[in-house]
Amino acid sequence: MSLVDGLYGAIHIRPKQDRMGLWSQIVSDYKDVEAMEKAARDPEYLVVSDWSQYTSDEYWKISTDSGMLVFCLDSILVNGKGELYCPGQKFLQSELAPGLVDDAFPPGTKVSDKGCFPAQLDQIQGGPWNVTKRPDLIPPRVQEGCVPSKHENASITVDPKKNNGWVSMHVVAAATIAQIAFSIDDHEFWLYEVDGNYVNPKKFVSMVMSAGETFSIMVKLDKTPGKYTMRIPNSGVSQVLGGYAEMIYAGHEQDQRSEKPYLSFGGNPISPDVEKNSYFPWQLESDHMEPWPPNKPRPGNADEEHLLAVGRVGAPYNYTMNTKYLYPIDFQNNDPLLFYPNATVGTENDNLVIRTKNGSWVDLILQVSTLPGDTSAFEHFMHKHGSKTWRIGFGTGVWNYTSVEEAIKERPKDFNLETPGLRDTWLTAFSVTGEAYWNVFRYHVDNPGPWLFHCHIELHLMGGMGIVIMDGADAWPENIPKEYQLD
Ligand SMILES: [Cu+2]
Repeated sequence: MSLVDGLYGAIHIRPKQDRMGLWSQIVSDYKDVEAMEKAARDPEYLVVSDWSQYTSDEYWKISTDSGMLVFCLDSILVNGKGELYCPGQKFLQSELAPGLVDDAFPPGTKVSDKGCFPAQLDQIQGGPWNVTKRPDLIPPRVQEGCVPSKHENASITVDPKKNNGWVSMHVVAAATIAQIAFSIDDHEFWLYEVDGNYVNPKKFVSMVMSAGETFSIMVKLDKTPGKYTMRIPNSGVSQVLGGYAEMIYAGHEQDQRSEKPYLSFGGNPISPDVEKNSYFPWQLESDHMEPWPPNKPRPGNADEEHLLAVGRVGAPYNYTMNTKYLYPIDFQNNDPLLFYPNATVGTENDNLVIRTKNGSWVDLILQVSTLPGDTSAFEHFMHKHGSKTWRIGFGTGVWNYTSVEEAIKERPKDFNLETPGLRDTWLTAFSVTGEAYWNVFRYHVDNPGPWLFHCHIELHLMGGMGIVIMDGADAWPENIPKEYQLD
């Protein structure tokens, strides 16, 4: 759980690819196409993180001591800058995502003066394991007791005279828990890259990113020159928590900040029109963002498939990728799988290892909300290292098919093999009422190595939500060159 301690940064890999075909989906004028290419080569960076006054070790201990999963943060930071806001309990209550309390929590549920939900709620801790219940072991100011702290927010200076007024921004969601909403007052944008892959650009006024994702956007600087507020709050499902930065047209540093929001303090769209023009990753049926250039998976059946029942198990803070097995953060530290690929064979630890054949097509089927007691499952941000996956299927209910091909035949509407998105990180459904859901992720094994597949909510990973996928294990070198061998 190192992100909350500040262990993150951005790496920009400049592409060799000719992107003219990408920009010409946004504009027709060749000058604009060229200007966008220039803007994309000289982007602005926004690394968005969430911050707690407690360190990661302290934070994790709060959950294990109190027996309750605690997820209450202090600030959203942009490029390491931010403030701690205390706008008052009444205001925070009014900023709750509409319907959230009605759907997910008992009537009358109140957030704290930090915008956090009461830790004691069974709906938050799940069951039947919510037995320790020691809220007295939660230190002061974790859940409530807001103390404001004034600082400065990140500011991005942009020049409308450059690149025909186009500016590109890379937004990195380097958060521990938060799911970040993003908007710039009065400026719409084109979302053109997701997780390092180009997508057919789409125009939005706000977007939501989950921890572990990177998005790139193209913005036209065609408004009255001035200082525009960027609203980058938590999207509100886990906490009402505001976050801000500003975009300044060069020479207007002294202007007043704009007050023309698309998003409220707590991340809610301010009108139905804004909602309609926003990108929400939890709209799982429609969230594809097609790859550009077109890139689709092999049709029909994959060569191998792995069914993983994921979710909470045994304690409010324990999560599994495989039915009941918990991934310890020091898994195989003494016998790393890279050097000892068979070290877990025949042991309990092998339940935390999947082996795939080099060159094969693999389906990972993730089932949520079927584990005993895990009936109202929170979203998970599923992140695979080593290769991206296409989400080819999403449906409700319990996965009960002998193969993916059979499921495709029986419920063709739940599958998309023509235009699925291709990403590092995918959301699983938020099962508010206990309904079960499944996802099917397909990928081609072309990058042999021991890769982690895990939930990017760091508290869930700390609680065991990881598994090793040994991709192309049959193609790993038998003889490790001497200089790379362990002593
Ligand atoms: Cu998770």
